[in-house]
Amino acid sequence: MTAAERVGPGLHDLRIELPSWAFGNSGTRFKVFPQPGVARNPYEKVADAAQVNRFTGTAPTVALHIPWDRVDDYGALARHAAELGVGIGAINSNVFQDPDYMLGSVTNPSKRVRRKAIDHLLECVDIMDVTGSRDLKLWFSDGTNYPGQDDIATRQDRMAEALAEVYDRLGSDQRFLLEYKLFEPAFYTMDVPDWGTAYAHCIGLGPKAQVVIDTGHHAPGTNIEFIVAVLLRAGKLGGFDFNSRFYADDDLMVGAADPFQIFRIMWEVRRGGGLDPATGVAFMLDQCHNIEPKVAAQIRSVMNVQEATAKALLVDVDALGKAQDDGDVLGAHAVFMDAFATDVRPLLGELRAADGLDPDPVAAYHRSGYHAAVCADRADGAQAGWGA
Ligand code: LRH
Ligand code: MN
Repeated sequence: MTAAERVGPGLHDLRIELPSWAFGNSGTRFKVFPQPGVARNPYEKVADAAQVNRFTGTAPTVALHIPWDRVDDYGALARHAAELGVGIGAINSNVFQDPDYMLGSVTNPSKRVRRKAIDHLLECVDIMDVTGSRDLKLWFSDGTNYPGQDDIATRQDRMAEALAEVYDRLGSDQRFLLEYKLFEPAFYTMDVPDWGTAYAHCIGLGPKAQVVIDTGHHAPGTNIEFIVAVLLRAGKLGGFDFNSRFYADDDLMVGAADPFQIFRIMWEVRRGGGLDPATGVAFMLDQCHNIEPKVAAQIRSVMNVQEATAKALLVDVDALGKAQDDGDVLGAHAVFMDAFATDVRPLLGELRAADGLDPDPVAAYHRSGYHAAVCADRADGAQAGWGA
């Protein structure tokens, strides 16, 4: 079998969902640096996302974040996306910016605040009904900063109660993806801090409740691919928020900080059947391009996932299995590293050309003049951001 035959089919099935918020301004607590040509509204964010799909052919959906992407007519926004050849993907709730949520949203001691938060989550499902989205992505900034501040088990009860109400509201072809995060913005407890807590909440509800792995949400040194293997095996891996980091939730381009990690992750995805679209694993990017041009960065990120996936598809499964069964430690590792060490960029260029795409999507994007055009078109008006 040629490399193209081993890699082609799997790459053709690969679909990477883009985050609308990557096309708005973002930053750190120190500074949010505006950039020329940044989108000013959800329509322009979708237009930018469509450029990534235009040059990669692999990013057909864009996830929305509510209220950052609130519009009067979500049907019109979905039609706008369709006209540009993309679709609306996951709907992300936001119960982490309203002043009422200082002590938590669905886990807040106040029943009024908990009700308000749940109503927002239910509003997001209403939006999914209009956009035709399958996934509701739930991330909670809920937690505490000091021991004794609140009762850990009681907050888990409140979380479970909220998730159950949302679960019951979901349609038969809808699901929620529960995202966990070790710390930030809370620094003593997060109410969904790790995969185990997310998994426990999801198995308590049913098949429409799945876990999403944000690659930036773990303690340093965490073996994320182990979590991938376990959740896939349990049928509870709903998807990924891909990004990379050197220290914390840096939200850098996937594969930029650690190309070997995304390769190991995509190998476990392949091994666990997660590349089969029927498995329902959502491959989403969740990144912030604080200092780099946003559309080009998203194109580069999609290419990084394609490269990691191609290398994973090049792992000689038979040779690996034999070496593993023989207890041939170095042999097995060598088979694995051979795939990682393979330069797949020429092959990916050929496969893109075979699909009528430019072998170098980033260069093609720069030649398109899109960036200069939007810099001119969007010279006035407020640029989109997190509103934090
Ligand atoms: C939280 C998170 C979550 C999103 C937000 C933009 O850190 O990863 O997925 O809601 O970033
Ligand atoms: Mn995330």
